[in-house]
Order: sequence, then structure tokens, then C-alpha cells
Amino acid sequence: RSFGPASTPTHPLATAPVGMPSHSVDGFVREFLHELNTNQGVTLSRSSVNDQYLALASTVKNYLMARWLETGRKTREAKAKTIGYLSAEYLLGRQLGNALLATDLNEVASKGLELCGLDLATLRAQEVEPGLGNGGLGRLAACFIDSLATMDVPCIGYGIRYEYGIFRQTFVDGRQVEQPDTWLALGSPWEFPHPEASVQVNFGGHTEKATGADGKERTRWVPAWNVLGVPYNYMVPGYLNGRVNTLRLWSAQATKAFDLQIFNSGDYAQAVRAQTFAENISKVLYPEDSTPQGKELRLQQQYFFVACSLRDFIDNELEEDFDLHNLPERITYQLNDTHPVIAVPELMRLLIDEHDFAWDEAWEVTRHCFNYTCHTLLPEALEVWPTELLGRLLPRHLEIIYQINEEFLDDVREAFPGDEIRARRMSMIAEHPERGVRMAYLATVAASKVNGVAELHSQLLRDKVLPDFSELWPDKFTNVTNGVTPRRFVKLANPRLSDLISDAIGSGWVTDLERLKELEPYADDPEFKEKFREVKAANKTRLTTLLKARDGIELPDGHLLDVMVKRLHEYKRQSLKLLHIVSLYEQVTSGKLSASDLTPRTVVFGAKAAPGYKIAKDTIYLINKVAAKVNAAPELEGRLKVAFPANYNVTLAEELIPAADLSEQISLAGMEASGTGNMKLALNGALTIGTDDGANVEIRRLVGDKHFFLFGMNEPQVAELSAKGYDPGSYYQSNEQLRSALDLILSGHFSDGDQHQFDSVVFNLLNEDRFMALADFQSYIDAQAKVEERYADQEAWTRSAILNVARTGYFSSDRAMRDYLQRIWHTTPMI
Ligand code: B1N
Repeated sequence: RSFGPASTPTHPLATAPVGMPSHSVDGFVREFLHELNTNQGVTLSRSSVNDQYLALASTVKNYLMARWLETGRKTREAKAKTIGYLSAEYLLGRQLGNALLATDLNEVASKGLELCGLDLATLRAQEVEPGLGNGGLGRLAACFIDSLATMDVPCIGYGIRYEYGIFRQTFVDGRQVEQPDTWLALGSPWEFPHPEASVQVNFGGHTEKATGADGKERTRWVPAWNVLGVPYNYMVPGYLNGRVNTLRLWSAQATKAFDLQIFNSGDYAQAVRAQTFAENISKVLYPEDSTPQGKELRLQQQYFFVACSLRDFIDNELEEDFDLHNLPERITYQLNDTHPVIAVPELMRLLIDEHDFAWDEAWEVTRHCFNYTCHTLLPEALEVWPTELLGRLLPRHLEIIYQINEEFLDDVREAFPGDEIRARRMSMIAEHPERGVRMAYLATVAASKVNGVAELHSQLLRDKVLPDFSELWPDKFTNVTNGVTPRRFVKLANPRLSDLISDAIGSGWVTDLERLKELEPYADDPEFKEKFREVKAANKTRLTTLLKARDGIELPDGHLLDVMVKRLHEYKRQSLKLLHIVSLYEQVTSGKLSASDLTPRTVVFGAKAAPGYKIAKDTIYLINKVAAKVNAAPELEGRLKVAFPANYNVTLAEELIPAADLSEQISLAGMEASGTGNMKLALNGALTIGTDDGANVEIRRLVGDKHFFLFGMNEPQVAELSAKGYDPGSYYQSNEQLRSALDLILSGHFSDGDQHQFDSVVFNLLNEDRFMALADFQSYIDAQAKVEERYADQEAWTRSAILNVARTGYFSSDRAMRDYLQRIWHTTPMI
């Protein structure tokens, strides 16, 4: 490697720090027009909206550049410990608004553009968000890197630059149809590719033993093929603090050697296919959330980005003579679920095979470098890689895993002499249904700390998923409850609420969210409450305008806005929400209930289903079919409406969440690890109707029972019912309201008379109902009645909503990062 000039620079500017454009409107306009002319090669009068957006992005980048370069210099000089966040997903959302916020350029840009005859909002709307994640896990990674930058903590986010992010969801006759997400098509102004810093990644082949000149026997991996990882850097600006961290995403390319071999064989077409083969690795994000598919390409992706990332830090971020025995002083890797866990044997391999470490030395370093966050409890979501596949793709890594496992099992046998059953239970190698590596066990053994993502989840992780491990190493386990960034999800998404809050308590809350507590007295201030309602109403109007233009959806005025936005998954129970809607419809249309007794309500769904997840896709279809009937029923006009805008993503979330009155968090207790939408909605003044699950437990404790609509079984009750044998049919038999709703679906009413259209959904509920929607139905209906009662008293509702905002400052991702720093990373912000 070589960095810097070949000889000592003599020009005075060569060593001066890069300048920052002026923060004045004139300075901004000059910079903007310069970018438009030189980058886009057009004059203002001939520029397209896309040109203008790209020039604006470049302009804002220029304001961040000096800080970015300075951050790198400062961090290297201080030899500060860096957080290496390893995540296969980053669900970033649009970049422009956040960059303007972080540089305090909003007003300047808006005025400057106006003087150019342009409108900032129009240019912002031009941006296609990088959807490089599925849901909560990817969005959490984005919130965490935002917080670390804002808290002045050195962090490099490592991940994959998918050419196609999460699919774009469309509805065709009510069914989900997936379209490729071409987020790069109109230009990618936020990335900085560095092809010269590419890293080679090997795959396949075999290992052999060789004795070196020193007489020591070493293992050599003889790979069969390789690809290049090209780094793309992205700025991660802190909020108004001058720090800009880096997100480094890797893109796969064919290596020259790879091509050459085939070119030499004279097969041109084959050579081009080889190129495609290599580039496939970063081609597309796997669209499964919480249910990983054991696909070979997915393992290739995982190893690809992890190998690039470890190599990158060791070769390019550390000084040349750095002694790798001290690696844990300079980096701590956070494993975002099991997706990057192959980093563990990779670091062992680097240290042993390439840096000549002895096994024990290498293990000592490795186990101090990694920590592991588990994000699930669903057994089917825990990754197990077949040894056949792992050994074929990464033969050396499989050997290393076997050895780690052997030594680990020796420790287990020493701690529990004679308990061979326990040793077998704890083995990283599963024997059934096929031989495979349990990645969560490998992660747990290698990690210094293992954490869950909410208190209940961390407890269940210890008690139910990894009980043997928590018995062996009680101190290894900890909890860090998730958080969300108040910059994007309050300040940026909800400027009206932000101004109202800042007028009342000052603007310190944006980086110190617990200060929202100071709003508590305002919950009884009539003037503040009135303004709070005005903010909600204005946000609803904003949403109405957007949905009309985006989806042709008409939102009625003055409705309770009831929002359920999250991935479509059986455990999240969109079906339960649907049964509520069908039941209201059934009661009104059959005359059992007068429409005038209904609280005017609009239910908004946002949900993507994994393309291969049949029941989930059928549920989407059913929601759309029910929506069509409900929205067309004259009896329900002005009383009940169902809106399901397609393609829920971060951009839409930023519009929906600020308008919401009611937040639906209705998973079966013990299933949702944390949830983070629940936090965003509460912080924006929605009241939660929810089960005792994930972070709901903590939200309810903080906002108070009176301001949270709890329903359903708790986790021990679920376990008890499960143990005694759950019979969904008995609820159907005994609950008339439930039976009528299900019967209406079964009758073909929502499917033009076809009585079998929804068998997969309804028969599943009636016969299996793994997530016990029927058992919680009555309790849910009762809780909805309480919602309506509270909503009828607008003063009481507003009071509860304000208290939700005031009492949920705990859920800032800044707090979550402080917890990681203290409990897991043992490092502090830079001074
Ligand atoms: O991670 C979020 C939590 O708030 C959610 O409760 C949890 O469901 C979510 C495999 C996952 N867990 N597991 C995944 C995503 C993609 C994939 O391929 C699993 N996502 C979660 C943040 O902690």
C-alpha cells in the first residue's frame, strides 16, 4: 500500500486543510451553480430536476467534505478505538434532508434555491432512497451510525453495496408484485468509489499442510476462485458537531486473474459470464426479514463483505507497523445478528495463516474483538449453514470452526464433568436435519458480550434460546434496548412538532432526548394542547396530499389515524388487525351496529412480504380485498376507511408516522424482539395499542398504564397455553363476533364469491394459528373500545399523546449507543 504524494509537497495549498464553502445564501448559490455547470455540465436554464438534485447533493457534500477529511485525520492521529459495525443491511432512507440538517443548511439552501427559481422540496423528492435493508434490523444500523457520529464516536459501518435494494412493491389487482429497486439509475451522488483500494476475496478450493523453512507446519488455503471487493464510501454526518464518520459498502467485481484464465482458454462468452458471476455477489439484497434462507449466494455475500472489511481495517486504517496482538485496543466489531459471524473464523485465519500467530494467541485477540447482537427468538430465523456448503465455499474456515468448537467443548466438559448430553447440546455443529454450523452459538462463544435488543427479549434469549451458555457465562449476557434517531424521525420528519417542542423547552432535546421530560407540564396546558392538535392535523393534511399524489388514495378528514406499518409476518399479526376491520364491517353491514356509533377511523397499512412467503402475500391480498369492500360500502362512508399504500419504506415512514394517532404493536407476546416503529410512533405522539412484547413493555412502563392500551396474553401465558395445547377452533366456536367475521371471509364475500381464495390465511387461523391471533381477539376488541372512549375525549387523548412524547426520550438511539459504549464496547467519545 502507499498513501500520499511521492515527494514532499512545496505548494502552500497542498498541506492546507480543504476549505468549506461559505454558509451565506450567496456562497451557497455560487457553489450550487458551480456544481450544476461542472458536474452536470448544464446551465441552470437547461437543467432537469435530476440535474438540479444531483448538483444540490454535490453542493451539500462540499460543505461536509472538510469535516470528513478532518474526522479521518483526527481519528488516525488519536489512535482512537473504532467501532466496526458489521451489518449485511443498512436501511438509510434519503440522504439529502439529513445532510442539510446536519450542516444547518436548510434555510440557506431553501433561500438560495428560491433565488434560482427552484423549490427545495421538489429537489428533495427527486431522491430515491437507498433501500439496502429489509426492516428494523437494517434501519437500526442506520440509526446507530447516525448516533455515533453525533456523539463523536469513531465508527466505520461496513456492509454491502447492493445494486438492487429491497424490491419496490406494487399491487396488481390487490396482489403484491415485486419490481427491481433501481436506486442507482439516476446517479448516486452520495458515494465515493475507491477502485484502487479494492480487496481480493477468495472462495472454494481446498487446504493443505506445508512445512515452512522454520520447520513449523502450517495450513495453506488453496482457493479455487476469487472476486474483488470495491469500497464505496458514504458520509455519515453528526448533527451540527463537525464529525463525519464513514459507511463503507463493498461492491463485487471480477478480478483480472479470473478473467485472464478464461480468456486464455479462448472462450470469450465464458469470460463475460465469469464477470457476471462475480458481480452477482453484491447484485441483490435478500428480501427475507427474520427468516434467512440457506442460500449459497447469501453465504457468499456474508463472507464477501466481512473479508473485505477485516482486511480493510488491518491494511488501511492501522499504521503499517501495528502489532496485531493489540488489535482489540483499536477496533471492536459489533456483529449485527449472525449475518457477519463468518468474521470470527476469518480473523482467526488472517492471524494464524497470514500473520503467523499461534492458535491460542489468535483466539485471545479474536475473542476480545467481537460482540454479538441477537435480533430474534424465532427458531427458524437462527442461521445454520450446512457444513457441506460451508466446507465447499470456505474449507479453511470450516476447519477453524471445528477447532474452535473442539476447544470450546473441552471447556464445557471441564465445567460440567460427565455431562455429555450438555456438551452435545452446546455444540456449534448441529447434526439434524443435516450437519450444519449454528452461527448463533459460534457468535456467542467468540463474543465478549452478547446482547438482546429489549429487556424482555434479552431475558428470553438467556432463558430460552441460549440457556446453557448463560449458565456457563452469566456475565457475558446483557441487554441494550433499541433506539431510534431523533434527528431523522422527529426533527426531519416532523418539523411542526419539533418547532412546537423547541418553542416550549428549547432545542437541546435533539441531542439529549430525555429532555422531552420537560414537556410533561405542558400536557395540562390548554394552549399547548391546542397547538399540539394543530400539528397533528397539519401532518394529516400533509399525508393526505402525499397519498393522493403518490397512490391516488383519498384520506378522509378528521379521522382517527390508525397505523400498522412493519414487515408482513405472521407473528406480527396483521391478520388480527384485519379481523378487527372485518368485524366492524360485518357488524355495520348486517345491522348489528349503527355506523354512527363508530369512531371515524382510517386504518393505514404499510407492509412488504418476502416474495416467497405465501401466507404473507395472501394476507396482503386479503387486506386489499377487504379494503376495497370497506371503502365502497355506503354505510361506512365517513366512518371507516382502509388505506394500503404500496411500497412502505423509510421515505413513506417519515410522512406517515408524524400523522398517526394510534400505533398498532400487536405481535404475539414473546415474538417481536424489540420493534422500533413502536418507538418512532410514540415519539411522534401516537398512543400505542399493544401486547406485552418487545420494547412495548418498556414503552408502557415509561408512559404509564393509563396512556397505553395493553391487551392480550403475556409471554408466560402464551407459554402456558402452548403447553396445555392451543386450539384455535374453540375460540371460533365460542366467540360469536369472531365467528361472524371469519365466516364472512369464508363465504367469499371479499373474493367475488370464490370461497377458497383465502383458505391459506383463514384455514391457517382456524386450524393452526401458530401466533394465537384468535386467542387474543376478544381482548384486542375490548382494548379498541377503550381507544375509542379516550379518543372521544379529545382533551384526554391529547394529554396522553403529549405524555407519550414527553416520556419516551429514553428510546433515542443516542441512549442505546451510550449503553453499548458502557456495557459492551468500553470506550468513550473523542474529546
Ligand atoms: O430487528 C429489529 C427488531 O426491532 C425487530 O423486533 C426484529 O424483528 C428485527 C434475518 C432479520 N430480527 N431479525 C431480523 C432481518 C433480516 C434477515 O435476513 C433476520 N430482523 C429483526 C432491530 O433489533
